[in-house]
Amino acid sequence: MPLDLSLYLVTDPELCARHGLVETVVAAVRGGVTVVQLRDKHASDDEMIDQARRLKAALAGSGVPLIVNDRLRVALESGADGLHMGQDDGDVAAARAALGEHAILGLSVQNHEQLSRLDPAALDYLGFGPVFATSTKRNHATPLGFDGLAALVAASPLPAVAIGGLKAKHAAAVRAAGAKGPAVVSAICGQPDAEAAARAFFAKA
Ligand code: TZP
Ligand code: MG
Repeated sequence: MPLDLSLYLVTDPELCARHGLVETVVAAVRGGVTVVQLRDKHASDDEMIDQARRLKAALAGSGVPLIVNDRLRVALESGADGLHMGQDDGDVAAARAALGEHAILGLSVQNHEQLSRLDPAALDYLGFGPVFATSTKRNHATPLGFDGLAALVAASPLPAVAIGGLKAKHAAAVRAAGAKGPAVVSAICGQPDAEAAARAFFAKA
């Protein structure tokens, strides 16, 4: 199935567990989320494999892929659909070789220098950010703003999502900057109604 990056949900262990991790993700998918990334900086690999398996089961039949943040071993052992790597998460070529050609492989990119160094043939999509400052990620890079985002997208050899401080009201500007869609944590996770929060990203301005 072609990768649909229209609305990309990144989970957070506290925010998304508030109303149950699986329940929140399923509600968000009902609301239109097209990709789910399991992200947890503190869980053990085994805990994350268990979470990924439960999410994968909950997403069965939805057509929405499950992508694991950072942990190649978790992606391989859980039956997830792919892996999302940061700039410090190891070698993209090695990850592609381990995952095989059909897995989804994404990479976070913060600047043009990183963009010029990557191998597009090994990757499926990029994540550009942060667009705005956010308290959801510690020690994030300098925010790009929409102009910085548009400049990265214009130079990008791959489709991209944008991340960082994005709310439903920014969806149109994200697409106008050329990104396929927003990637969000707190605008959906931890909201009282994750389904409605996701749906709001598709509302006409
Ligand atoms: N990478 C760059 S910003 C960010 C990540 C994982 C966190 C985005 O969280 P939020 O709550 O959507 O601002
Ligand atoms: Mg990382």
